[in-house]
Order: sequence, then C-alpha cells, then structure tokens
Amino acid sequence: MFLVSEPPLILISLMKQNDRQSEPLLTKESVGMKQSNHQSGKYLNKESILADFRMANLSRDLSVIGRREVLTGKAKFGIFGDGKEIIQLAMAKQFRNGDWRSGYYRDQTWMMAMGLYDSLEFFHQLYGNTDNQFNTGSGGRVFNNHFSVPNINPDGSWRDLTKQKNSSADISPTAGQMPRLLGLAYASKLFKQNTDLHQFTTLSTKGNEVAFGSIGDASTSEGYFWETINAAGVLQVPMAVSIYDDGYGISVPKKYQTTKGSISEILKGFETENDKPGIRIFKGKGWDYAGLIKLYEEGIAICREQHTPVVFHIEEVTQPQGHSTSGSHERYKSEERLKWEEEFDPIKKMREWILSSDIATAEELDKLAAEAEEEAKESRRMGWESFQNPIKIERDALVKIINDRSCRCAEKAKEDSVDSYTEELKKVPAPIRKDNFVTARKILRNICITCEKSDNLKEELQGWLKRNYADALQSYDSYLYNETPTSALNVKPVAPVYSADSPEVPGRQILRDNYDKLFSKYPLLVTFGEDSGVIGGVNQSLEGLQKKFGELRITDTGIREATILGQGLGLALRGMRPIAEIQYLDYLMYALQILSDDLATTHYRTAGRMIAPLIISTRGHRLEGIWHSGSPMAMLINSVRGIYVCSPRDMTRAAGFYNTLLEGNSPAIVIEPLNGYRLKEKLPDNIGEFRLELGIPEIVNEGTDITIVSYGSTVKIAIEAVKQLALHDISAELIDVQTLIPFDRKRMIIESLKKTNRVLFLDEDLPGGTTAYMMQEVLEKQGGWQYLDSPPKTLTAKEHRPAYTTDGDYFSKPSAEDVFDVIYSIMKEAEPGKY
Ligand SMILES: Cc1ncc(C[n+]2csc(CCOP(=O)(O)OP(=O)(O)O)c2C)c(N)n1
Ligand SMILES: [Mg+2]
Repeated sequence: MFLVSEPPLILISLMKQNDRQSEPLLTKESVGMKQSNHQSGKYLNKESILADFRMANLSRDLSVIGRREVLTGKAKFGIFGDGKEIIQLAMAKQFRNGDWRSGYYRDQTWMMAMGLYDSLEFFHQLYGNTDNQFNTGSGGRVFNNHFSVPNINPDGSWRDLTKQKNSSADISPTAGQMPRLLGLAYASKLFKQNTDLHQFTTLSTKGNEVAFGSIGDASTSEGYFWETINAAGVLQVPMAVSIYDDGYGISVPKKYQTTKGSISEILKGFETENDKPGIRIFKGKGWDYAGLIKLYEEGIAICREQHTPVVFHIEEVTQPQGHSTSGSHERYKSEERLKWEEEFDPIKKMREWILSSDIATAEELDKLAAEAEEEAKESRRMGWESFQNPIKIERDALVKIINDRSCRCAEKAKEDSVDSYTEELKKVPAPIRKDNFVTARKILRNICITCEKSDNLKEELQGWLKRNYADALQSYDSYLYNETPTSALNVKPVAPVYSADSPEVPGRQILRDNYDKLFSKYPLLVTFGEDSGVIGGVNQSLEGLQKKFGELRITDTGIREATILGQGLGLALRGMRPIAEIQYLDYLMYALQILSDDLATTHYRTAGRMIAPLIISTRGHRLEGIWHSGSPMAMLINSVRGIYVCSPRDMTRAAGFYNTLLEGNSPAIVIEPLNGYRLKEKLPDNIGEFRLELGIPEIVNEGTDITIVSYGSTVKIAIEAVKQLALHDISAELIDVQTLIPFDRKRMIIESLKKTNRVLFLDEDLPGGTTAYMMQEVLEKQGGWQYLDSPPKTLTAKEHRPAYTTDGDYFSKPSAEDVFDVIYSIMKEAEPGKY
C-alpha cells in the first residue's frame, strides 16, 4: 500500500518537473542524536529519517526488480544504483533550487530524493518508453538511469533555472560528465563576480549555485577527471564532486585503477593550504547515514559560500547486484568481499542504526519496507502497461485491417503469406513496435491481386505504415538540431554594408572590431581559451578586448582543450553565451569526445528538452607542419552531427557567422581560415551587425563549363585556378558552400550542375573525406547525377599529414595548378578536339 498522503503514482508521473521538486523533509520533532548539536540535527528527526529509510528501500527494490525485468527479457539493459542509496540521500538534502547536477548512472536515489524522478519513471526508462510525458529525461533515447531536467520550454525559451533543481543530461562514457561539470560550476563564478550579470535573475541568484557531480572510483582513472579537478582548483569554482568508491570498475579492482589504492590520498597535493587556494577533500563511509548527512552539510556550505571546489571521497561502498545486467559479480569478487558487502549493505546498516538509536521499532521499519516494495511492484505493473498498451493498440489496428478483408487468399496459405505473418504477430506475448512493422512490411509484399482489388488492403496497410512510421520517426529521429523558433537557421541575414571610403584592414581586425561590438551588445557573452586573454589570441583577433571588458569576459585558460569545451558546455546549459576558443583545429581532437558524445547529443538525447548553444571558435587549414595545418573536416562532420559546422573563407564571413549564431540558440563550430588574419578585407560599416545565413552557398565566380564546389581556405586556391583556366578558354563556376552542416539548404548547387553538367569537389581534407560528403549531398541527395556529362571528380590533400614549409604544403595539398590540371583533363576527355 502507498502512504495515503501521496498522490497516485500515475499522477506523480504526469506532474510537471517543476511541481515535483521538494525541499528536504524538516520537522520540529528532534530525536536527540549525537549529531544534534550540529546543524544537521534539522535533518536528523524521526520523520525525515523514516522517509529516507523508505526511499532507500524503494530505490533498492527498484534495482532488484529492474534487474529481473532485464533478465526475463522485458527490458533490454539495466544499470542501477544499489549500494549507493544512503550517500545520495545525504547529498540531496544540500541540493537547492538553482543548483546543477552532472552525474552518472548510479544516481537514481539522488534524483528521487530531489523529487525529479519516481518509481514509475524508473520503469518508463527501463523499458524505453518513448512517451515524452512519461519518460521525461530522454524520451526513451538513452538507456536507464540517464537523467535530465529541461532547461528550455517547448517554444525554445529559457526556463527559470533558479526555480528548479537542474540536472544536465547524463552520458555513458566514464568521466565524460566531468568537463561539463566544470562549466556548470564556472557559471556560478561568473554570475557572482560579474555584477553586470546580477540582472539575469532567472538564470542565477548571483552565482549562489553549487554544481554537484558524481563519479565512480574507477572512472577517476580517466584523464578528464584530473583535468577537471586541476581546472576547478585553478578557477576556484563551486564544484562538489562525490566519488562513490565501491572498489571496482566493472571487474577491475582499485589496485589496477588508482595509485596507492586511494583517490583522496593522491588528490592531497590539490588541497588548499593557508594562502594557496586549492580544493577541499572530505571523506565518508557509504553506509554511515548520520555521518554522511553531517559531511555533506559541512562540505557543501564551504563550497557554496567560498566557491571552493570540494571532493567527497566516499569509501566502503557496495554494489549488491554487481555492475549491470551484463554480468554477475560473483565472477570477480572474492567470497570474503561478497560477505563484507552483505554485512555493510548501507540499508542494513541504516536499519541497525535506527534500531540501536531507538528512533523507530523493527515493526515500523518492516512496515515502511513493505510499503516501498509494494510501490515498486505496482510501479512495475503500471510502467509495463503504459509501455505495452500503445504497442498493442498499434498491433490490433494492424491485425484488424488484415482480418477485415474478405479475400480468401489465405486458403493458399504458405509460410510467406498474409495470414501466416498475422498469426505469428498475434502470438508474440510482449510485442515491440519492430514486430508490428516487420509484419506489416512483409504482408505488404504478399498482398494478392484479389485482396488489393476487393478490399483496398494495400492502401489501408500503406496508410497504417505511413501514420505509424511517422510517429516512430518523431520518437527516434527528431531534435538532432534545435527545431524551435530560436534555431540559428531562423535568424534573418543582414548584408555587410560598405561605403566608398570603407578601409581595407587585416582580417584579424575585422574579427576584433566585430567582437568589440558583440561584447558591448551581449552581456552574457564570454570567451576563453589558451592565450585569448592578455595577448588577445595568437592571431590577435581579441586584441585589447580583455583590457576593455575585463578578465571575467575575455579569459586565458590552461592548455586543456577538453575542459575548455566542457567549460563552454556548462555555461551554455546555464543560459550564458560562451565562445570557447580552441587554438587550432588540429587540437580539437583533444576535445572531440566531449564534442561528439556530449555537446552534439545534448538536444537529441533529451528529446529536445535541453539546449547548449555553445559556439566553438577555432582556426585551421593552411599553415605549416603536421600538427598546424590539418583540415580534418571529415573527422569533424562525421562526429558532430547535432552541431553546425561553419567554414568561412575569410574573416568577414567568419564574423557574419558569429553574429548569426549569437542571435540564435544552436551549438556551432566556426573554423576561421588560418591564412586570412593578415590578408586585407574591406571593413564593413555595420560591423557587429551583419549576419550570414547558415547553409546558403555563395557563387564566387559564375561559369558555364564546370562547377567547382569547395569551402574555407581552398576557395582561394580555386579562385586562382579559375583565373588560370580562363586563360585557356575554360569557364568555371566556383561555389563556396560556406557551411558544411547544414549543407546547401536551398539546393543551389544542382542549379549550377544543370548549367555546367560537370563537377569537381575540392578541399584539403583526406581523399574520401569531406569531398565524398559533398558529393553525396549534391549527386545523391540533390539528384545532381542526372545532369552530369562527365564523371564527377574529387580533388583533396594527400593521405599523409601535410608536411612542413611552403614546399611541404604545395606537395601535400591541392594547389591552383592541381585544380587546373584536373579540370583541364575533364574538359579534354569531354572535348578532345578542343583541348
Ligand atoms: C570511456 C568508457 N570506457 C569504458 C566504459 C565501460 N564502462 C562502463 S562503466 C565502467 C566501470 C566504471 O566503474 P566506476 O567508475 O568505478 O563506477 P561504478 O560502475 O563502479 O559505479 C566501464 C569500464 C565506458 N562506459 N566508457
Ligand atoms: Mg566503482
């Protein structure tokens, strides 16, 4: 039975996130424990303790039942928070509205204790229910125990982030939550120290928010953990990391993970010393309920008030069911360890403590445990029903279409017939949508001519497929990009304006003057990166701006690309407008995991409920040497779907993209062409105001014989080649695609092909890289193949990395002469007599 005061489960699930958030239980009744002289006495009262005991039991029951659901085949995979219940109950008490979480897959108790999750949603997640109203964290796109809380409304506007408890969306890669956590904490620092930001009262309460993180002991072996801890110590941000130390990373014990077998031991060098600020370390035991409450109260107060990063190393943590449903821990834990885990089970210990402190009787506790079990079971039943019902309704509609037909072709029944497929489907005890679709699609192939004529069966089936397929696509194939009015694709373009006396200035000055305007216009704009601050960037595109706008807005960072990105990602989630500087495109590889796994999937994996409009500014393509001139664009575009990729050929266009992106809410990368900082461009009169539309190519040169499709620095090579070709009577049309993602939204390139009937895709990426991508876009998606009179060609850099010096560059990457030769040979093949 449920506690009578609780609303029915189904109602809880339907309530909006906001309504579900609750403050920790406080009552006047104190039970006079040892800790009662401490502030935490306010949590150590009977009502609060018993509510926690019930929740710990409920969470454990969910873990146990959840595992069973997977092992009996109802759910696909399960990973649970058993053994970590008590830590999380203690932590949740310190989590206030406005605070942020960046955690991992063990945090179900924490989320429930904060009122952001419940037993019914636990099953919605487990089964992969795609109903957004039920499975609020991910809409069924991510497996269980990956949580999130929306930061935007359905119309794309920001929610009041100070009135809700916030959780960034979890990802599975170990320690991947750490760089983002840094950014969430860094936002508090900016909101506190930059008084111009105090006006943004729905984003922050003067930076009083703590960013809470959780991580497993083994995941602290990852580089991201160390990079984040170091950066947090340098930045002095309110970041509170809890390490759940259960001694294992799946099967691998601590002795293979951590030097000296203790993470807090080896973190000691980071600790604050007198006048040298660092981090603070707290140690607790995973089964010590009262001790943990006190520990978190003390640690979080320091973190919140002093903006000192804190680490809670929680030892003696258990994992009663082993790592996940993929295996059993008896394979790698000794008898002795298993026995210890049983003895130190945190719920068992909590129960012993309650009894020995005379807080409640065994009967009272048994009753609470029984209630919790009942709730878990009932939630399982309801969760399963709400997962199965729509699928069964979909199936029944399909079966009805088949059964209602009058044609008797079934008499010719064979294995591959309409009726055999239908009968098979009816027998599936727990259907999934795939069963329905496989059946419908196979039946469609087998409808006999009589059925088709007499019953319209084909038409009806096609209708069923179309309707339900569209619905399934909405569940799984939407929200890769911002689909709301705030998308950068909806930003109206503004052309640059020039007057007769517009001066010609180096490209870097265009960017600098543009930034100058932007920093005045957008108070939430910040930029940070290696050398961005004092010297204003290695290419001087931020020259003098730190002096003008202050260190909090234009900031130097350590050499740590992954956490520079994480810093930006966290800020963007909190409503700021960060531009994260990655010094060179080649070094984006250090941050690629965060870019690909986290930023690119933020909107998708929350089914459109979270957005992180981070802008990444970098520079690449031409310079000198293996690690300073790469153009690994295929690596990028193939790993960051979900992020726009802008590849401007000069700095006016780069500025145009920044201006557009800041007017919208879409994450994007802008790759400035490295050889453009010193080249002169006309300074537009409306600097800071003009905007370049995303996904709209530009015809740089009109021509009739062949179309050259390119982007970024190679456009300049192509311009030179076009001039050389003209001397030989070849008229080339040159198109700069300008952004690779999105690509030619208005299908302009095919119009060029209709005219020239020949095409060359040109860049300085690898063979088969981005030229192949562009070729697919134009020939396959746009249907350009129909208009070709010559085979399509690509011209790229060599397979090896570009070598040092101008000669190394000339022989590694396409030159104007290479472009000339390739095009000349295409023309010669087409018209041998003429060339
Ligand atoms: C980058 C990466 N490597 C490997 C994995 C597979 N994996 C998932 S969880 C896990 C162990 C993590 O152990 P720990 O951090 O101690 O957390 P625990 O599961 O023990 O709570 C591993 C190796 C992963 N998810 N991500
Ligand atoms: Mg572990």
